[in-house]
Amino acid sequence: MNCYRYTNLKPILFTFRRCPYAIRARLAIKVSGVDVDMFEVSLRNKPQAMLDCSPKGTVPVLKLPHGAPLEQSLDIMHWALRQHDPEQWLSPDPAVQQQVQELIQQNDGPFKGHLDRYKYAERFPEHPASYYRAQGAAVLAQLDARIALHGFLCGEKPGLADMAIFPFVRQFAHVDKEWFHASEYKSLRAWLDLLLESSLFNSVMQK
Ligand SMILES: N[C@@H](CCC(=O)N[C@@H](CS)C(=O)NCC(=O)O)C(=O)O
Repeated sequence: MNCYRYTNLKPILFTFRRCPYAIRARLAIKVSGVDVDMFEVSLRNKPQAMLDCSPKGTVPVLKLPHGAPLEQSLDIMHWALRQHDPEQWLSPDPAVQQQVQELIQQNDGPFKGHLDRYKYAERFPEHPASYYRAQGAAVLAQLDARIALHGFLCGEKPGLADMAIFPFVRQFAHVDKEWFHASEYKSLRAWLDLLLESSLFNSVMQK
């Protein structure tokens, strides 16, 4: 797909396969069935067409045929699900919406910070990796308790919070797979396995 094609009337998602923010955006686009062209970028050599529409240079970016681009993964999820939400990822219940928002804020804020320090511990030599891992694990423990109660983060079926958060838990698990598999977070591990084995996840990870 040529991202410079100015006649393109479909939205274009500038994406990066392994990026957890891009994964969550692709999951919502896929489940919604909204027709979007995907453009895989190299983060070392971002296409000018992407930078022209979003100078901040992060993925994902959704370039719309008309109107301002969407530069935040969560905005892209909401954009897709507002058009079609066949699996009811968006809850109509304001109390659940509030929980979802808090969980995602915790994920994108503190948890992402712990994840980056754990993953790139050599860049943060004030503490060993195990210190950052323990900080992240405190969040995993909370998620595990919620999943143990209902099966998913905010109820008995997957919703926005699960889909927005599991790509980050996947990264955390990948830092030291042995540690994660031996960890006490049994419900969280089963939840992650289920989502990783889903045809939805696998379809958005195809090369
Ligand atoms: N808040 C943004 C964060 C996106 C983000 O940080 N993406 C990373 C990749 S995972 C990125 O593009 N980093 C820029 C770079 O590596 O040059 C969102 O939710 O979309």
